[in-house]
Amino acid sequence: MAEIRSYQMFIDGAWSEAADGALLDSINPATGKVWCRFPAATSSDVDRAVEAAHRAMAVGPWATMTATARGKLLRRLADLLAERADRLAEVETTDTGKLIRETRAQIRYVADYFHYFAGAADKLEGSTLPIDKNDMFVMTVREPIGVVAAIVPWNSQLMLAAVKIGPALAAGNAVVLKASEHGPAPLLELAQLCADAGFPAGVVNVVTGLGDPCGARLTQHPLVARIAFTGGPATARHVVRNSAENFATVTLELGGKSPIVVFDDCDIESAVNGIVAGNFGASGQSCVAGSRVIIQSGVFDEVTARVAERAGRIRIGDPQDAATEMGPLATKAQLDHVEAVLARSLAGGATLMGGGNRPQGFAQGWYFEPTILLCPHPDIASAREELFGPVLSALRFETEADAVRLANDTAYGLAAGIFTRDGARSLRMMRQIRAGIIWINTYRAVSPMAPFGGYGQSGAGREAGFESLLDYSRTKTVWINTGSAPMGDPFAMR
Ligand code: TXE
Repeated sequence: MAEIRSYQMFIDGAWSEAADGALLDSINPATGKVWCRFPAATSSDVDRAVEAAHRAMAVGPWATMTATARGKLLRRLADLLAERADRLAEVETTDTGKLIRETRAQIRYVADYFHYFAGAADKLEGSTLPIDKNDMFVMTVREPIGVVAAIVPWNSQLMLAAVKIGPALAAGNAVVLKASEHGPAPLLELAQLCADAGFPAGVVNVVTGLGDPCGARLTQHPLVARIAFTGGPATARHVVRNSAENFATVTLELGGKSPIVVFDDCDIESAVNGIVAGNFGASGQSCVAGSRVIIQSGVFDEVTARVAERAGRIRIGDPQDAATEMGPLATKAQLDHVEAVLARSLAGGATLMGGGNRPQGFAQGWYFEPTILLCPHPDIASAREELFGPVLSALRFETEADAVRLANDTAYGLAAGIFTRDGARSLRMMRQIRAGIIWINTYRAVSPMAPFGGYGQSGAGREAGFESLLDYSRTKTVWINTGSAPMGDPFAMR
């Protein structure tokens, strides 16, 4: 039997158990067996991490480090990530079941995210204001906000951590990163890289544990000034309520029910690849999953048939095998959720065109077939609710106006795909669809330069891109009296 690995949390530059010694198990989704254990942080562990971060910002090398020097540390971290990407990929794949071919590529790209934020660190500028008073010189300076609580789920952990801690550190903040209880190992490995890169003690802390108490204490801690959260909408409501305690500013990235709109005049091959990428990539466990596929009547039969044919050829298997195209779902709860929504969708009138079962030959692990549902109307459960699994709901439309109506018929608004050869139409659609990210004739592309975030129930705020750095800093306005006369009447506003 394979040995069970033990992890500790990283607080104030040292490895640490939970105060009461409690541990949680992480299960390998491909085998259903425990592969590592990690601490279940108590409130006092969280307090220790937040206080360490607060201290690091007040005293010690981080407090006085130049932005250029911070950039150099981030660059070193990026290089270490790229060097150790294969080991990290193996850990993430074991922990979450995400394909090795995706984790290897993604972690190398995460290094590029840190390079981007490294370069941005010393580009944050204040300004001088053309003030409307002759005897005043007024300027703004940008300062770090304070302790940042970064909370991530189990999917794409390193990427989701990078878009939070990258800009936070570039702008001079200190961070307490909370890993998911369903797979924290990659972020604990990241903590080691931060130490190796030379970040001073307390600047990056990684805590592990349950949403309550660990996440709950973190989001209401009085010394936390900013919260960056990725997860589900129900948890996000707790986070926002908690932030009423400390008035932290909050960024929320909450997933979606994103449409892929396919017009009669599209390149069919391209649309089929976009649909497969948007639904079966990462076994559909992606916040940008394009799980409402809205297809114009003229190509509906051809597109759905070709997607079903490609889905039927998807190689399901061991996520550690580079040839595998779809691995297991990350948790048993995810699998149960997918099956429950599927059952309600079929009862509500959807027709199964492919998949719909646990695949044969996988007695262990939480595997599910790529599944295609034909939905007669948009109120079918699978067309409304986020499944976070490999299930696509196909809906038919006739006119461009119908397509817009269907695309916007959701409480979410993270992303949308548009497949058409008509450039003007793609721009008309882009303007009318309410979503934070629009992909035209492509799907699931990301970059450190490109802001990422949604509308409505998909959250608030943007991650990545230069504007995210502004969110991790704030403006201080400085007034200097340049007049030769002393300050006058104390009872009149100047
Ligand atoms: O997310 P949670 P889970 C969706 C997806 C999925 C569902 C639940 O539909 O099925 O959310 O997934 C921490 N205060 N997405 O359970 O619970 C928790 O410990 C502070 C969409 O993984 O939202 C974890 O670290 N923090 C999504 C993090 O919040 C709390 C990605 C996310 O957990 C907390 C993942 C609390 N009270 C799931 N309770 C996307 N946007 O990509 C929990 N947490």
